[in-house]
Amino acid sequence: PLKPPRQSLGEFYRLNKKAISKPLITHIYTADPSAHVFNGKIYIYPSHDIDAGEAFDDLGSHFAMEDYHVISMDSINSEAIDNGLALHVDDIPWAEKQLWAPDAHEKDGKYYLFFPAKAYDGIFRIGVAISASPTGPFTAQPEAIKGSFSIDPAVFKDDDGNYYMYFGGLWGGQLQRWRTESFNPNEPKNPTAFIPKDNEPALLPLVAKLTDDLLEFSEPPKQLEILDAEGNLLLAGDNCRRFFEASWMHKYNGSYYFSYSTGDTHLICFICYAIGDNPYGPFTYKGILLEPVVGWTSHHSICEVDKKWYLFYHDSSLSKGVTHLRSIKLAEIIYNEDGPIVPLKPYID
Ligand code: FUB
Repeated sequence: PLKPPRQSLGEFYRLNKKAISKPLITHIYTADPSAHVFNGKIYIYPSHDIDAGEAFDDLGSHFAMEDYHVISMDSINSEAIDNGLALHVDDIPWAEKQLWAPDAHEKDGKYYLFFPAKAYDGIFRIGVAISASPTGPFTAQPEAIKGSFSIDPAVFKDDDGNYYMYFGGLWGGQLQRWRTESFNPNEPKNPTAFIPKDNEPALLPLVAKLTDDLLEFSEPPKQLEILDAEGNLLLAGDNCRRFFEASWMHKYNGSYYFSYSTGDTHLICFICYAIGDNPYGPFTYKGILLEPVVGWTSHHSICEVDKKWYLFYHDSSLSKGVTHLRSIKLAEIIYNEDGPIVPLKPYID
């Protein structure tokens, strides 16, 4: 049986505030929205949250998602359409469970879905599936990307036509178990096992350029440095600013904006961003993009639609705070003239 959701006073308070935007769809739970415009239409690639009956734990076993649905919108104000089953875990030869946050991209008329899943050996890997349509159905490659690990792939196409994958996530996302060349096989007793001490540099997200066919890494993944204003790496104890999961990259006025979630608990679950001058960084921390939302996790994407910029994100308002039953939303974001983004407050009094 499921335990009731853990809810703090802060959570209760936010649940009693008014949300600034509504769930895009309400007949299924969705999360981790990666939004893109393909051929003038908006396509959102979310996780499809379900209640699979798994017990709650800090490694996210209750996030036991089994398939993906693609959501589409003709324009930013039009109805969001669920295009049905796009890929199921039973049709991914290497994956056993936990289809977590995906992303997608188009190249030469084909659509590529990038997704993390736990393989039969208990290790998260990242796979690719292909379709002739942005809404699928997608056919999975027989194996995961060679050399891939952890979760939350986000694929960015640069102006020169190169595609880069950003990825990684702590705790249930297993990034802390990859601190040496190979996976640490010791099952952690708690989610902070193997995480650096507070005064040591924080764990970093990874980036790898993709091969021309978008099916493999064309280079070993490199760490993406996130620095403070003095040029020092953010520390592991800097919980409100250091990387946790949910990578996203976008380019605005020639600068590269790397955004991510800091959240190991919902109270410090900010979506933050850091700016750099090339896809590999280093990136300098600039500030908060989205204040904490209702629910344990926060995960987003940023997409330009008709010359305006939007944050696609999720919260657990619809399920009244159940951490693994989330709903995707969107809100416009505003850039100040010299580049900083105005932080978004998801709830109003
Ligand atoms: O949806 C499962 C996991 O929760 C994602 O991979 C994380 O980013 C968090 O949103």
